[in-house]
Amino acid sequence: MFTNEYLTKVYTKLEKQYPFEPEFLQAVKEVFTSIEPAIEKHPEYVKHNIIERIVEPERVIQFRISWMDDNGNVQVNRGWRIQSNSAIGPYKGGLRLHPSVNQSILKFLAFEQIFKNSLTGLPMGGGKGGSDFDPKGKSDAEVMRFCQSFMTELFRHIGPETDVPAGDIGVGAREVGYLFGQYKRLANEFTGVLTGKAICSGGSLVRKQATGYGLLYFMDAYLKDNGMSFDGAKVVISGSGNVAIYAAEKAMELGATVIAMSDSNGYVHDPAGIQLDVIKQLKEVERKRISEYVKAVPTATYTEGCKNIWTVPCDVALPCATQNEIDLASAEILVKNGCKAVGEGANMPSTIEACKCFQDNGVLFGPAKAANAGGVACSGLEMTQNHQNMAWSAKQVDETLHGIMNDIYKKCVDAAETYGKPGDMILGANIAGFIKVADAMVWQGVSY
Ligand code: NDP
Ligand code: 2IT
Repeated sequence: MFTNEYLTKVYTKLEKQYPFEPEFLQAVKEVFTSIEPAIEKHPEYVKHNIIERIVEPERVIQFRISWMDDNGNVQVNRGWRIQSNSAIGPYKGGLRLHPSVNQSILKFLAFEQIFKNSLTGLPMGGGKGGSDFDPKGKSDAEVMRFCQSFMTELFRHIGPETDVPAGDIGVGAREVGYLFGQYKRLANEFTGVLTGKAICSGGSLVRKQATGYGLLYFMDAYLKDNGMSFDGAKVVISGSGNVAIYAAEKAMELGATVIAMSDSNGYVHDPAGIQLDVIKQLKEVERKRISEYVKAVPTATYTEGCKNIWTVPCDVALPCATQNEIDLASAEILVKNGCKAVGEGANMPSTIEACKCFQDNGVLFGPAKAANAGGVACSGLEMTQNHQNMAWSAKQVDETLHGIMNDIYKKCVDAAETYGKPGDMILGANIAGFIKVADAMVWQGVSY
């Protein structure tokens, strides 16, 4: 399976233990495939059994969330917090509210978060959480009651020095506000226990934009290093949520034309360039479907089914919706249509086969752990500001974020070179993220 015997042994055991967690196994497999040279070079990781320890979350908390809907009916959902690894800092990572949420998805996200957070250079461990609650079609009051109930259980497990959640799919400023209000009430403390807070309550400027902007900073450095740029490029972006919108905004600022965006129902194609103010109004204000875009912009076309967005020819593809949204067939179409670069704004949006297809065909490939780390990096800056009782200017946050993304890019390039696979950014990101955590675990003894 892997050339390295130790990795094969751990993975085989994991497959037997968690056959019902395909996304988690996929994320582990991707990391194991690339860290082999690091394991060969560092026998101490084998001696301290770092790998078998790192794949097992330090804590998995699962709980019931009961809440009352607007009709007075009691609803029940399942909630989780996966505290994956605290070797380099308090657990840190978002909360996802989506009907598809289950333990496998949250474990894959929490596992990847370990390495992503390490790459930022900031002191943050890995975690993730969420619920199978579907915010779509719910009233603000229902979302509030759900969030309050969710936090009533979660609050005993988190804290500004313990575990600091934030947003992810289905969790934006509205949800973070309700969660923060309930935490404050229960703990009787105003602390930076969540990031992604509103600016009026200790949030950081630029956090809303940070994942999308960060993705573009990373890809901009990558393209330029290879004699290309966003200027004049045609860009296709999946999703139309937080990450997608601000990826589109920065892409346009850098001179690109964003020609297609999507939601889970379908995609819009606007060869003249997507009008982002229309998307923002539809998605951030009215919470409507992207199909409505063509009412405001009749020259654009709407196609039902989100997967076919990858058939739109482009220079750069930025998957910013969800896991496994690009399979091998979609990757092959992108390659055939001349796509030169792919930057992952979402977490694990490309299947293992799709990643291989991009790399085999010389497509510049920015893997999620590195390319979308700008969101959590800015969360780290929000934590810093909260600890300082300070609020930085937008310029200071944005410049620091830009510096961090350039740094992550360099770390990936350097690690790929040092470990014998120059240009392999998947290997570079995984090894560079892994080494710091593994060293910390060795240094701290058998604590977890
Ligand atoms: P949002 O909830 O703001 O937006 C999600 C977007 O993706 C929506 O357009 C949604 O469409 C679409 N989408 C969600 N699920 C699916 C699905 N199963 N199939 C097709 N489309 C889907 O979330 P974010 O923008 O915050 O997150 C997007 C991705 O980026 C996720 O993978 C997340 O983990 C990752 N990420 C987010 C960060 C952040 O700071 N927010 C940081 C780093 C990564 P619809 O409205 O129809 O559901
Ligand atoms: O996947 C991610 O990195 C996020 N959802 C952001 C996490 C955070 O703590 O800001």
